Amino acid sequence: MPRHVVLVIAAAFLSALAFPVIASAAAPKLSEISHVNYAGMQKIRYRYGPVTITPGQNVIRINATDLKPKVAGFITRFKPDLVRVKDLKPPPVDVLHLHHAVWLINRHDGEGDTPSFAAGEEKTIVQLPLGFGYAYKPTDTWTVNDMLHNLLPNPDSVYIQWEIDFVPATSPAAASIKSTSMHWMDVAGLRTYPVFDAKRSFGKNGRYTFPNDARGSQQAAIGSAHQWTIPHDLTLVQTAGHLHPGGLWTDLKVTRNGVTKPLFRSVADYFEPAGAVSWDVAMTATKPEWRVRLKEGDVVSVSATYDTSKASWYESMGIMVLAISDDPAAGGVDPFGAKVDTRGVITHGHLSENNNHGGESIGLPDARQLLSGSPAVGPLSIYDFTYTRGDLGLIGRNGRPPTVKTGQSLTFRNDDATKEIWHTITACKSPCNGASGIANPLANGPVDFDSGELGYSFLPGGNHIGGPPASGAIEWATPSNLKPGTYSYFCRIHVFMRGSFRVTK
Ligand SMILES: [Cu+2]
Repeated sequence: MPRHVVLVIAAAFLSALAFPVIASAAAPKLSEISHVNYAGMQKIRYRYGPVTITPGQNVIRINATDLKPKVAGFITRFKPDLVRVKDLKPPPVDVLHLHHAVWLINRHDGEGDTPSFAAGEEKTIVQLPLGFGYAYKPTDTWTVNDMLHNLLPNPDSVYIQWEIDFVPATSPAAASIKSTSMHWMDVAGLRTYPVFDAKRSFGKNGRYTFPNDARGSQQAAIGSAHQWTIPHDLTLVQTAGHLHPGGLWTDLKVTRNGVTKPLFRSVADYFEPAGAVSWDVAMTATKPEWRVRLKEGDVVSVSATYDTSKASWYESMGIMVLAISDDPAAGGVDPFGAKVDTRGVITHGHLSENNNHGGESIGLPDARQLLSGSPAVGPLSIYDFTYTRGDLGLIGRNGRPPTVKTGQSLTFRNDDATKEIWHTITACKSPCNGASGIANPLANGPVDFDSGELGYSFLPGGNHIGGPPASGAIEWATPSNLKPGTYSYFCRIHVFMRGSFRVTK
């Protein structure tokens, strides 16, 4: 059952500046999936924005865009990015963050808006194999659904950037390109905000595969788009997965007559020294020669596997976009007659915007060594990016951990919510006082607690509504069953925000 879907439309329509740039042909990095070139192919770069990201911002925006080719043809490669307006360079991921961008394309063929290209902070490049191209028509309507985080309390301005390889239909090479369409598979979709949690208590042996391992209330997040019944014989020609930190891989499988075969595993190849805990990662995509012939009635399915041994992962994703050819001459192996090569190649190398891993000492106290603050009476205000009681950045009495008796709860209230700034109270392992970075802090407290994103979304006119991703509440109470001790927490949206409280006997 889809939960209620609310789209947050930016009050001001983004002025989408169109300045397509013909990019110079840069030498591909060794680890990057190699370019496929065609005679007459154009490399076109689009920049969408400027998008102002206010400090608390985490909203999902949906806006039409005319940043697309002017003539019909084939898109053969799609490379997403996020760049700052001031220097046109990708900002550090621990500062500004492309949670996701999805390009919805309406082909006016009765199918409605179809998510066709997507980007997360892992910045996977879609390169269709030689002889295949996404069939683009200038009458297609393009819409960009984006969600950007600003992890610092200063406004900033960015462009969402995408570079495409485009073969105009009029160029001779176009005749050799088979028309390709995209099918979106999503373990928690289709929804505006298709996410699920992967907590340490989920799954087994530190691994949680969604939706396969989902039990009880975890099943509420399962999306119908995790399965697809093949409507007519077709050939899969390319796919890659999208995951969040903690993700290990996505799997694509097919079931026919009760027999299930693997088709592809998109592996998260972490450059991150601490392992599967950050965005310093590249996903593998299918090899150029990968083709899978499927029959009408086959059921394909996707799943996403997360490492739940080190931390809990909230609002996680698992998506695979399939590139499909309906042309019977596209070839491909029958997965029930031959083995399919399920191993892929990464689509890019380490990106320098992921260099700040965090964790080094920045002089914040270890709350376990602080004197107790006074007992918490009434909700504790979160205001101006500060937990006004117990914030590790506060000096003096307000910086001491407020106390609560065993068996009772401590309540937080987000008083930044009126500014559409959302915060979380998320358990982390004490001292949880190291520098912020892409790998720090983690949701790795001795017990899990998480408030969700406390706050509202605002509609034009000022009415506020619940999320997603905002929880729709501004107050949240800690679990009442915590054992005596000092508990550390952080804000998942603004990871520099750290605090503590103490449970006493
Ligand atoms: Cu926050």
